[in-house]
Amino acid sequence: SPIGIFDSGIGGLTVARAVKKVLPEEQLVYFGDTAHLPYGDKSTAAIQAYAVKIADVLLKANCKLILIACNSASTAAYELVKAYVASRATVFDVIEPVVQYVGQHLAGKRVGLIGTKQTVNSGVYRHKIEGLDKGVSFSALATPLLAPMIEEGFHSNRISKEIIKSYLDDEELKGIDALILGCTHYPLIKPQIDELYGEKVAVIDSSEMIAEATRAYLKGKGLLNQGAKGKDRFLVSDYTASFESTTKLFFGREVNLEKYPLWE
Ligand code: DGN
Repeated sequence: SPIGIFDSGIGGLTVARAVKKVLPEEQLVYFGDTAHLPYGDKSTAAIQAYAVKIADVLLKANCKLILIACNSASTAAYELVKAYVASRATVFDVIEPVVQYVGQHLAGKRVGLIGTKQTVNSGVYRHKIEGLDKGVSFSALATPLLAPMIEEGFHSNRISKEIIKSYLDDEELKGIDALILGCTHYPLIKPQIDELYGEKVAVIDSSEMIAEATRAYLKGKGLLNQGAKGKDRFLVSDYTASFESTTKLFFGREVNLEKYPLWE
């Protein structure tokens, strides 16, 4: 059975791509809630309602594992989706693997986070990282301009560099030892961020961590695909040609998007 991956839109394809890289034999069913993006500015209640509907779609597709590939949805709906799905599938989010990494490698350090307003204001990263009790000093900055900027293809030009720099220069992120990229879109600007920080700051890409956690879990449980691999599917709740072209940016190649409305 397939691995289900969902996001508010196309950005979660960075996670799908990372999963594909470590688990090429697995079938993926991706769901992008393009009718309701961006989640970053939505209420927690709205995101929860969408997330449960999407979980139903992925359960219907017989997914053995559901990855919430979106930070905004992870902060708003991880606990709820887990409770809702219960024993029917395992649910992972993008936050837990990062928190574990911080616990193992960054005790006593200063760790910053950038993400959408929903992700930062939810306080979920802060709560979990401070809950580790490892003396990590945590700070977070909402960087709402970055996701739409990247989606429009501005990830490595003069304008994007200036915007990234002005966010990273914020007082909130002063003196950090590591920065968590708390949004599906940010792996695309990691080279720019690495360049601005040089060796000073470790930049943490959560897509690689969730992919590794997925591999370890499936292997440990004996759930890796053994038979013929089914065809990957990419469902979207609303379709326009512009989503098709964005897939190349986030997934590395164009894919065939199938329209699958959440509500008729
Ligand atoms: N996928 C969202 C996230 O990771 O928070 C970013 C897209 C958005 O809602 N703006």
